Amino acid sequence: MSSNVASSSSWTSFLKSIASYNGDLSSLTAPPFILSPTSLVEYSEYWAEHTDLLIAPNFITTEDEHAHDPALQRLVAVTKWFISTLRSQYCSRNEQMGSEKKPLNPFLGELFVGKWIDDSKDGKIGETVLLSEQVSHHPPITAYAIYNDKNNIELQGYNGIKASISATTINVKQYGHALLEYKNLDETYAITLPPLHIEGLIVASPFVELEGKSYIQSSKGYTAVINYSGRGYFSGKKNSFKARIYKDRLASAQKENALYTISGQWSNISYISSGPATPSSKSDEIFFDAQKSPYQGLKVKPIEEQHDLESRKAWKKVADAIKKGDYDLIHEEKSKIENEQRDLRNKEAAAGIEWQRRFFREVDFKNLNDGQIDKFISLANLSGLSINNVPSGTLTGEKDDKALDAKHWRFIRKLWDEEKEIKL
Ligand code: CLR
Repeated sequence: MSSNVASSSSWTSFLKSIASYNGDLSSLTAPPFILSPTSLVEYSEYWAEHTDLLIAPNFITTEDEHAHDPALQRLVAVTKWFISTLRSQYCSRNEQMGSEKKPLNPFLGELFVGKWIDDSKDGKIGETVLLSEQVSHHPPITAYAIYNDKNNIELQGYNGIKASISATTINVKQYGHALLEYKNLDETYAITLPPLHIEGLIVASPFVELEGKSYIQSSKGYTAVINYSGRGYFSGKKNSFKARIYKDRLASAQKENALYTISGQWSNISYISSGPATPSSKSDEIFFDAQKSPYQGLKVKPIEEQHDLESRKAWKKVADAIKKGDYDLIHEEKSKIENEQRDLRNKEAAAGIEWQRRFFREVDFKNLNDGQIDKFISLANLSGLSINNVPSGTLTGEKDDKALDAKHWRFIRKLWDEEKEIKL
């Protein structure tokens, strides 16, 4: 962004509004050039823009040439798919629109659905479906399910954020997790979401950097710990990470126990070596090259065929106003949606009813119904993760492990199978 934008009065007053931040990012009135015409409910798409990598573990069923357990090789493959999602998740606004942007704040019940067509030569992938739904407005929470029936794979999850402001950055903790199931293999993975912060605010050119850790826990015991850092840390490069893969949680207490070490940039090239990498054992085996692995966009039906609850149809007028940079029109069209929502909530309150979520239900891990199980609970036991509603990746007993509840969102496939109005 050019310096005249950074010194413009609209940006300085935006920075001031950040300074007096009240905990709700969506309430910040940002200048039009920093607004994205895309709703946050669409961000679930980033999980599966490499469907080939998502299904790859399904085909790893025999020992490799070093007689490694296929379940270990599958965790390495799941880690590769996970790393492949990060560039889309955290860099795509910068790459496509020039900087990070403030997304539209989804309304309760907002939907985003679509599918990825099999683009492989051998037809091994099959169709992959995305269902994304805004299941809470205050605080904002998006839930999603991504499934591939041909390969019997289901990825589901939900996410919310809590932000705080420090001097020149916005710090964001993510809530929620993802659960990835390879049903043919009877194997499940729990995936936690890393904290992040937003840099570049002073120069009006915001971008995301990841920090802290995320975990990938396999139901077969193997576990991956991924550490993130930015410019000026151990590698000195932006978007850096180091992932270590261990036999199990116990082994993960000591870095020397790593079975594989992967390091590099998640938005660029990373390398893999076996064992705990030492400074002298630098590997040149490429693990993943984000710049050379084109992502496949989701296929979404045209707005004319969409339901009123579908994101692009609902926000069309706001999005057009943002593209025109017309501040008054943005405000006018946004207010219409907000007022409609307020009326709806009032009507529901008067009738004593609550908005029905379409494809997801809230599950209380501390209060399960008879016979109800949730795979995340046993994976959390294996990895030491808290089952509370706390920042993603918090371990039991850690400082952040203090929550009022243990409620999490779950996909109910039956609700989608019986759906009559929403079409892919
Ligand atoms: C949403 C869940 C996705 C990953 C992801 C990527 C970018 C994050 C976004 C999440 C939440 C909203 C977010 C965004 C980056 C900037 C934006 C934190 C976690 C905030 C609301 C915008 C602040 C305004 C600045 C651009 C000035 O899987």
